[in-house]
Amino acid sequence: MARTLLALVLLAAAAAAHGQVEARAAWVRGTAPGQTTAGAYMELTSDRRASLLGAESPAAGSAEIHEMKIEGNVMRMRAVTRLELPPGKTVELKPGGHHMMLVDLKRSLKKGDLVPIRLKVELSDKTIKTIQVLAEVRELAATSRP
Ligand SMILES: [Cu+2]
Repeated sequence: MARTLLALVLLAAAAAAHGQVEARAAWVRGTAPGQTTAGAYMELTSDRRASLLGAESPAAGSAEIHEMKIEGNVMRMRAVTRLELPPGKTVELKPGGHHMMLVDLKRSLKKGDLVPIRLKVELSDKTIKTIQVLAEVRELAATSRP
């Protein structure tokens, strides 16, 4: 409970510090034993044209932005180098759609853990902003927001 509260306070502070780009409702799927990747999901809103260029997390070797594409009749994920954030529109990273992938996890992720993720966002004037997000781990079978 205290950790959840701390996360909310940190998220609020991050939003206030940056203003123009906000990340909300971030969560990461818990891992099964031996699993080394995990999907990360959140809502991103920018008040100006911006692009998500990538992310990193101390919990993972790297983080990728993935899109889902149907090839033949198989749904596959593919890494993309940027994700556009249209002004005033909420872009949802969610299961089955664009999402973030934490790769080479350094430890297993259990329900209730908090995973820091640092987002790299390019604003329309080409300046780079980093946005710190704390994502809460949900159970392996979680499908979307609670
Ligand atoms: Cu993926």
